[in-house]
Amino acid sequence: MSALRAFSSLKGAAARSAPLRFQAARSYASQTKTLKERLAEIIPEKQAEVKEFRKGYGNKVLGEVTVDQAYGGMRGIKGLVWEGSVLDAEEGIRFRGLSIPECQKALPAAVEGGEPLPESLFWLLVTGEVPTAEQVKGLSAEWAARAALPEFVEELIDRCPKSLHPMSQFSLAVNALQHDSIFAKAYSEGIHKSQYWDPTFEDTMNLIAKLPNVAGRIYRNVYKDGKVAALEADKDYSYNFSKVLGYEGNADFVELMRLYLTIHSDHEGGNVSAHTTHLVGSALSDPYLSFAAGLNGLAGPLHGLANQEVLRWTLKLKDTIGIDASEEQIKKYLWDTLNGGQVVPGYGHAVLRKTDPRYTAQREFALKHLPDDPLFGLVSKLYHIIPGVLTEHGKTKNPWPNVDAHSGVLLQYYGMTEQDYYTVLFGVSRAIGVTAQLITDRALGMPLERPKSYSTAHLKKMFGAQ
Ligand code: HAX
Repeated sequence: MSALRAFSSLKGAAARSAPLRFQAARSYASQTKTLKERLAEIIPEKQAEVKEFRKGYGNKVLGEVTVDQAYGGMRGIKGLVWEGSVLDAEEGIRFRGLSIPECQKALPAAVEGGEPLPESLFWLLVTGEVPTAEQVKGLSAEWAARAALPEFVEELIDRCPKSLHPMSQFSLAVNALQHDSIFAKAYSEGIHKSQYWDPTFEDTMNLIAKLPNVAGRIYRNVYKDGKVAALEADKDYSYNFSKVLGYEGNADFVELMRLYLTIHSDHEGGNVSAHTTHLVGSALSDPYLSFAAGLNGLAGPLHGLANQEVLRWTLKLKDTIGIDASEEQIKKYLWDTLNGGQVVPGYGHAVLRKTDPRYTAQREFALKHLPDDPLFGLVSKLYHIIPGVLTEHGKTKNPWPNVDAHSGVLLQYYGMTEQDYYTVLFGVSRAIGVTAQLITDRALGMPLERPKSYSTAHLKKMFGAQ
């Protein structure tokens, strides 16, 4: 039963009882398994499902490709399989069939009525099942137990100049963690293809577990005193991440991290960080090398780095025309940005054609926790003005805000004002989605990715163009 079908049959009842009721629809045995035990049961079923589907439908046509699409960043070409999530242009993301509000109701949380635990989203992405609170607790404990960094990786991070962008430090450290890849070792020792998913799973668990220590160490080195607090074995991932950053004393910040790490994790397969991780993984590069490559893509300003650009742009606007600027002043500022040949960061999307539900989830968090923050007031005002200006500008296909338009204002409210760091937070979350798919890729024996390319001369010849 898909998570969506299971969840949509739950009507009305108190939100937090949803996962328990969903669990009641599954066997008791499956509710007591660890993630790896459950995967070992699910993978043969999934392999059989895909084999059967391909036998019957393998030669069906998904779509055609135009010359413009080949030049236009392959926008809209249907050529990837991604199990964790599907993005609808109008509705936004669904994780294994569940929308963000549905995840907020169905997934186990740390506090009553609070934000979902990203551990539970990882479980959902990998298995398609909503875990029990106990299973999530077990996963939190496993990640805390696997979190220590090799000494040389700590030293490597410590030796980075503070002027090296945090995303470059992050990518460097993840590449260095490859030293202990279980997949790479198993491959060199001749592991059978059918077993690839097992060391991929182990690498993935170790990688995700170590990210708070990597990301926290970078933050403490670059912006604070270089001291990194120890994780607590019985706390959840977001609490521990907040702790290494130095924000665990603020329960609302910890809740924000739970929301943030959940909603930034996965956005189907075609975005740059997801596609890159999947592509590099298809060469059987291990999860560390694959994810590090994805991080390098996330560090681009048209992708994840947009979150740093948004706050920078917004603060510059505030400094230039004031936080109480009139609609006319804001419009003029926007036109200056556009006429200067720059994009308005945080707006537009390659697939979405409506306000990103990840933006809405963060806006709702702000309405609950910081309704009177002046910068949130400005961000809200921009939300009412920018889409109209972008529509009048007439270029972007989607004038609505994306995920990055809102994250910075929440972080700065809790004192995390270091904009250059924001994409690192995105990266920690993104690991959850893209490595979940890597496990599936190896379980399904996904082959080396190798699309066909042509030169302009060849294309012209194909169509008889002069
Ligand atoms: N401001 C100004 N112009 C914009 C724009 C924006 N926010 N969004 C799109 N456009 C322009 C494009 O640059 C493009 O112009 P050219 O024809 O001159 O090249 C034109 O409108 C058509 O673009 P599109 O088809 O609507 O959008 P794309 O699929 O090509 O690009 C982007 C999608 C997200 C890259 C784009 O909307 C953009 O640059 N937005 C601002 C940066 C941003 O917020 N990025 C984060 C996106 C979400 C994400 O991945 N987060 O990690």
